[in-house]
Amino acid sequence: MLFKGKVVKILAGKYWVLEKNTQYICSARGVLRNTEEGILVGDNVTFERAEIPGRIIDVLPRKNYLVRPPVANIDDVLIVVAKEPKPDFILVDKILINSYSQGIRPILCYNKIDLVEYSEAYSVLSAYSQILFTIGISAETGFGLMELGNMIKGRSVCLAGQSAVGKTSMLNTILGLNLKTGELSDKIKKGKNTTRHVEIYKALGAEIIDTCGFSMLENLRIHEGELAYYYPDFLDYSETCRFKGCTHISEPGCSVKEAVGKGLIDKARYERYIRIFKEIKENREKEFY
Ligand SMILES: Nc1nc2c(ncn2[C@@H]2O[C@H](COP(=O)(O)OP(=O)(O)O)[C@@H](O)[C@H]2O)c(=O)[nH]1
Ligand SMILES: [Mg+2]
Ligand SMILES: [Zn+2]
Repeated sequence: MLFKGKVVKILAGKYWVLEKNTQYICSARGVLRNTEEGILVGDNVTFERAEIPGRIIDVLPRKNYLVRPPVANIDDVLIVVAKEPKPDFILVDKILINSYSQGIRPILCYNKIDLVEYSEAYSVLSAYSQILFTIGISAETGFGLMELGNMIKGRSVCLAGQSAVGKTSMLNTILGLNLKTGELSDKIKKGKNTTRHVEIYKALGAEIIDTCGFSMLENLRIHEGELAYYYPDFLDYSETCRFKGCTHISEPGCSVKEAVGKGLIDKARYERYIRIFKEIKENREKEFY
């Protein structure tokens, strides 16, 4: 007999499937394993539970999914940055591109705000505040977490960002839990991965998914020609570019470039757009030949 459930945790090749109020530890049918997108936390699945472990038979259709972090069927992604480790805005922009292309609402959280002057956090957030919700928070003091809670009530959200920005600490403070968190090594000011698995927690009337930190070195799965669609800050201007299908790189009469020149579009974000554009193009051409 087949049951329907939701994958709430994946660890060491085992899947925790929630059905009603019980979690069943399952393995998975061979064809579903070993691919990055095979089974993700957040997936609705059918499974057998006559034996222990149970067995996942099929993944039901998804509303959306991300590969980094690996989650399915989410409403919001909370992109977490902090003063340390030093923010990687290419990573932030790539998560944004993936969120927009999957119809997921992004929220940018500047954590560890207890460590900086508000103006410093503000300057980071202001580059993004035109296009998405931004919020300064502290997992340490709890600052901003109520406001964040109001934004995500009733939604399924996942935490995303470099390791050691404080994702697990946010959950600990919100939930009063004591999940293992990492140290920020003073020598290299770089986070190490303490969270080694992906799991859904219920908090603030929402489902919050903790994930491992990651970098995003691999290619985005879009064509460079579509990239600008996922830059809402470009859209107001791109309609008046001289050429239809303008990529806003070197075409004459480009209104996006003009807006960058006037300070209407964040310059650093535009420069990263060019880098990401070239990276996608080079990777695509490499694969093709
Ligand atoms: N001062 C301060 N430190 C924080 C805050 N949030 C997290 N940390 C510290 O940052 C380090 C990494 O936190 P962790 O939650 O493991 O990060 P994760 O890898 O993103 O899950 C730990 O040493 C935390 O104590 C914060 O709001 N303020
Ligand atoms: Mg963590
Ligand atoms: Zn243009």
